[in-house]
Amino acid sequence: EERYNPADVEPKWQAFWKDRGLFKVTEDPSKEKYYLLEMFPYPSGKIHIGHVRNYTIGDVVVRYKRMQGYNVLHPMGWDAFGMPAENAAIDNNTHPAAWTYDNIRAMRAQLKKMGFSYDWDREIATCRPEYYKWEQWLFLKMLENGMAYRKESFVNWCEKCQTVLANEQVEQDKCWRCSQPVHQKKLWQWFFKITDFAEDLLVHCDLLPGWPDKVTVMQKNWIGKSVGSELKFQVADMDEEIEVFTTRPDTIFGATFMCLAPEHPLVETLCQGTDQAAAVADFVEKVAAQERSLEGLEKYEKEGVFTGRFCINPATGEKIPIYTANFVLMGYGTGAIMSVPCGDQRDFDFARKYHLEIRVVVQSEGETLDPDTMEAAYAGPGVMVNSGRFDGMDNDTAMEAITDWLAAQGRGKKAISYRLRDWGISRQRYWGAPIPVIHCPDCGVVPVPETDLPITLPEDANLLAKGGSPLPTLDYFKQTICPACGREDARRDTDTMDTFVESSWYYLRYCSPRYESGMFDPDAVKYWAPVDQYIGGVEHAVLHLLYSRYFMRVLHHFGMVDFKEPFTRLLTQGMVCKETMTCPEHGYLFPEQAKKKGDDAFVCTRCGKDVEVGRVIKMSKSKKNVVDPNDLLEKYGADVTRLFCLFAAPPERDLEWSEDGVDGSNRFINRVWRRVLECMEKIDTQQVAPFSGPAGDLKNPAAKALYIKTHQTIQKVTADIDESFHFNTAIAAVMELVNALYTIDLDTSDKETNAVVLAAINNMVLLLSPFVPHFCEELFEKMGHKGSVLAQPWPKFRKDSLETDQALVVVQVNGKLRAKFSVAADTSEAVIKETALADENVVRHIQDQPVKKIILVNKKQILVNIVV
Ligand code: ANZ
Ligand code: ZN
Repeated sequence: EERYNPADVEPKWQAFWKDRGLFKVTEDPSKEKYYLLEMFPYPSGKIHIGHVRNYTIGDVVVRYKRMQGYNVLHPMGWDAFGMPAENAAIDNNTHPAAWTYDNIRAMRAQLKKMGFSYDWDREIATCRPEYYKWEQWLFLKMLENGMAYRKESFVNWCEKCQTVLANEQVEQDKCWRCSQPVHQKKLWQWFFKITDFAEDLLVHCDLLPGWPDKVTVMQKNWIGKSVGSELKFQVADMDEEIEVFTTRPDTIFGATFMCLAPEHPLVETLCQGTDQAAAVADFVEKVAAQERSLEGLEKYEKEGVFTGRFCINPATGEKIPIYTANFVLMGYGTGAIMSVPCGDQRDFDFARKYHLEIRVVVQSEGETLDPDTMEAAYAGPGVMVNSGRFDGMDNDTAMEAITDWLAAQGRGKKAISYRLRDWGISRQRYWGAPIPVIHCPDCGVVPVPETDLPITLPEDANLLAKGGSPLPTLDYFKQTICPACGREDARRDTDTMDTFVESSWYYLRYCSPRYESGMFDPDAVKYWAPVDQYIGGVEHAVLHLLYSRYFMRVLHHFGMVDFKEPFTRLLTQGMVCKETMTCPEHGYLFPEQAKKKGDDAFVCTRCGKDVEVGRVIKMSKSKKNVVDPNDLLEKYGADVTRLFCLFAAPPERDLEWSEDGVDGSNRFINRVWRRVLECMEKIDTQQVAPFSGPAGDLKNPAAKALYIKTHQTIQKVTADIDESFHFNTAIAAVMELVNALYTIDLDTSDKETNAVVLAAINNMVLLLSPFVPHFCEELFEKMGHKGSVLAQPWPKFRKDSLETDQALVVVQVNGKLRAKFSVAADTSEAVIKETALADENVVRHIQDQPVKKIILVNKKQILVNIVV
């Protein structure tokens, strides 16, 4: 065949791999294991280009490691629960289960067409009862051990739809379906006590050398450890105390008011009976509609109301007013702060707004701040003033001293606060794993007996048009008998678990996916886990990756695994980007809706108007700057698509999609194809075997040079894959080898050259096989080999054959020595001849006589014989 034909070749090898079960693995103690995993996809319906890139990267490493002799686990499955299935079901009048399973079928077929080397026997879908049964089991175990608990907390609530909304269903504080304002409603919900492991999770961030720094930094910030003090303020004329968390106990003499989060349990008590009660109630309600998170805070103006009460500053003994303010979060510290306007900007703004006292207590050495004229808080280091016995101290020393002083009076202690919150896992959603508890009017919350697991999600429920979960409306699901007392009017919990619960342990399930006596077979996990290399998007830097680390700590605590870190190495691949195209008439255009006009310009295929080519940004459906993997498969096949993804950028960087680049990959593939076939035509493989000795044994300099190039390429490709996953430079190295193969003279009966060419193409095909596997299998077969490249060991380079040495060139004109120079031994004959003819002395001896013949003799040195 003239050209590589993916439509024939790729299905052929996919069938070959499948029929021989080449990607199936079992635990084999005689081999070193390697577990590579890409983050599993949500079955949205179609593989997108980001998936293709992610899985191609993984597949290269897997195929490489296999050839290196590792026993490689490379599974694939589906993160199958979640809200899009519910939305699609409402919109298309189907069922989430049907939608999900259809999508899985379609996407599985696409992945198979890409030639990814998965052990499909290990496929899992998290929406299967066999899977979530074990998650329910773990929930019960955590509940029994105090690691799961219930508390009242806020959810987004749409009054009109009478339903809870996930954060994604709240669009600018409004319900996504009916556009009514969303409220915060308090519901009883389940939590996992991830905060128990806050310190351990934090400390180990520094013990993950295989993770990108940016990810561990994000995790550390997310955990957010603050060292400070907890101080107690007595409420005036009331038997209540308020505890605050502060990182600046040194500023306590400047605490001129106090602020409580609107959700703080004392707020209502405090204002009761004061004339502020109504104002406070209004304010609390107003804040209830706001987004109550650190990020959310930035959206709202800082404001508050007086509660009508005062408390006593324990340092000054003065009465200070208590406010409730929207910038204080209930979920952080104690939900109450001592406000120090001179030292904290928010407090400063608040004090100015509500005309509260500002008292300077820390100022820089030699400076005097005037509270009436200062324009901003001073947060820097300095000297203590207006602070009684602590005046004159530097404020750093005062932190310690003041905390000790208050501690001696029983009014304070050192404290650590984490930003990390316990993980709320209850979702008032349908398409998720049911939470296995029963509520009994007499016994309260009763765990489902283990023998009743799984609590199966009814897969035939009709979804409610407004988007709420149908579970609470299904009596046959909800009504049950109390396992503790036998009452017949008990009811099941109708909430489901956050889908992040499924993804926190799926990688262990792959080790023994059909195991029926537990979450996983301990022996299988002992052999395979932890994951050696995990690959996925950086958007999961905190939630998924942190929850997974947490889950392993839970299992470790139960003695179920002997490690705490699930992913030894992590690669976060960059995004796939493309320029946007905008037509003045039709808005954003898909690439195929713009036609090339000239070199860089485009026109709209519908209206012919000039298209504006926008910035190169992440591919997204909304901007239409996307390419469909199906189109690529159709036009180029899997291997060209894979090659482009790998060649266009190193994995951790963003990749700019370019049609020209894909064409370039296609040309390269065919260039390799042609040359290998030419070589095979010319070389009689019955007569010659690939050369494998040291380069020094080779006499022909051109052959020697090609041989050295081959070994340099092996070295380079191996290092690039192994050390840095820089496949782009690995491929570039192979391209150079291909160039070298094109310059070698094949019309020679020189056995030595032929043996070297054979060695070069053999190795080249093996080196390329992780990147473009179908293509290489086909070439390998055409080269007369039996079986798969996968069964071949990864090429090894000879240390003694990496150096190009110098060769001495001796030039004779009509038999007389006229020049001597040295060249790299791999210099081509053409270049040597040219250099000889250009030599000054040679030129003088030829003068203007025509050159009849140039003979190049290759012995220990290169002899150029020019006859004129
Ligand atoms: C008094 C003070 C004086 C503060 C000063 C700061 C500067 P990090 O470092 O982020 O932990 N704070 C405490 N709990 C809060 C809550 N629930 N919502 C909003 N703010 C809260 O910040 C700790 C500081 O943030 C604490 O120290 C407290 O304000 C505030 F010159 O107390 B500080
Ligand atoms: Zn009961």
